Amino acid sequence: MSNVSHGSQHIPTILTSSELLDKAFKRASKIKKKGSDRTDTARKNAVARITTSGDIVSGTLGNYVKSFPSLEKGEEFNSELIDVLVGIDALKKSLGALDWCSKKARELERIYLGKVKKASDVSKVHQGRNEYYGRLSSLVNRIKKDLEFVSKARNELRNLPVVDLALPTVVIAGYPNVGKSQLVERISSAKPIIAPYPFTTKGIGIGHFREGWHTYQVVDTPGLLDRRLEERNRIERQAVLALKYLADVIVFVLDPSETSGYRMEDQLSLLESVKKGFEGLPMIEVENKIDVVKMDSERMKISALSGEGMENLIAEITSLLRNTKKEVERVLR
Ligand SMILES: Nc1nc2c(ncn2[C@@H]2O[C@H](COP(=O)(O)OP(=O)(O)OP(=O)(O)O)[C@@H](O)[C@H]2O)c(=O)[nH]1
Ligand SMILES: [Mg+2]
Repeated sequence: MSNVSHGSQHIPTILTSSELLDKAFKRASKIKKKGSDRTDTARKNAVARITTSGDIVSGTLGNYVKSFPSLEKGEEFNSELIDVLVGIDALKKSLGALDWCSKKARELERIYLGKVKKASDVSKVHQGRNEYYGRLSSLVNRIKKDLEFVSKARNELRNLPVVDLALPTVVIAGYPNVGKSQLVERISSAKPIIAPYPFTTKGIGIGHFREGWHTYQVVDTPGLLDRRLEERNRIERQAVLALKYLADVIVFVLDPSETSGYRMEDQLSLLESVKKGFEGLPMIEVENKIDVVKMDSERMKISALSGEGMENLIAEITSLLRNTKKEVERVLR
């Protein structure tokens, strides 16, 4: 079974409701006990099987609930990111359902152990055990959707970017397909996925680069369209969170060649709203893809593909990062 690490937490693989029941009943069916007579044998078997299957269901679910990190909503990068990716309220609700089911299974176990212990003949023992199996099944089936949701959440948490909040950080932003990931690959150790269709980057990517004895963090973000925050989807919202919480410097990438499929007019409109939204943060405006089109403008010009202009850009980024508060604190420490 694979485990997911999130900080110090390990979230185990989440079984579906039928996998969980299969596991519980299979384990129970392997038990073979012998008693003093037929009734006693039946009773001993039933007791052991009810205990085993109940413990597996209750214990497994309880373990799932305990393994999740504490999910408090807050004004910080990780909790907002988890909220965008999985929805903290929905996850809490589903974990609550698992917890409820775990306790109910324990309760059923207790009730039916009492029943079979008191059963006077073999058929009453079997009746009790079968009734218990049926009720345990319907109990676990009631949380089918919650298990599916928790499993999806677990996979999202597994892919959370590992961010160092103390490192001076440059966030690369812009429209989809303008070459942000290509640029991140040029600058850093990160190996982002670059594909010739929009919205390739679906989450935040983290890379690092060094200059002298300084280490800097570079953040690749999913493309943003020029629209209001309320209209942004969960992929775009991650880019907004990276800008809000991680950026010491923003590199805003423009694609004047429009081979990205987006008009400059729209890209510039997004640039204006990012400028307004993140006033006070140093921003470098870059025109990419100069191997295709070179505009007459004051902006920095690069080709992330050929590498042209990259040295100047990196020098500009590092000179701004070197003056961030984080970096000053680091030097003074
Ligand atoms: N000609 C040319 N193509 C480039 C350049 N930079 C990137 N591309 C191409 O543009 C396409 C998109 O590049 P990406 O780096 O994936 O773009 P992105 O901005 O990360 O896109 P999203 O992740 O979808 O937002 C790819 O086909 C790249 O090869 C460049 O400088 N010149
Ligand atoms: Mg990308």
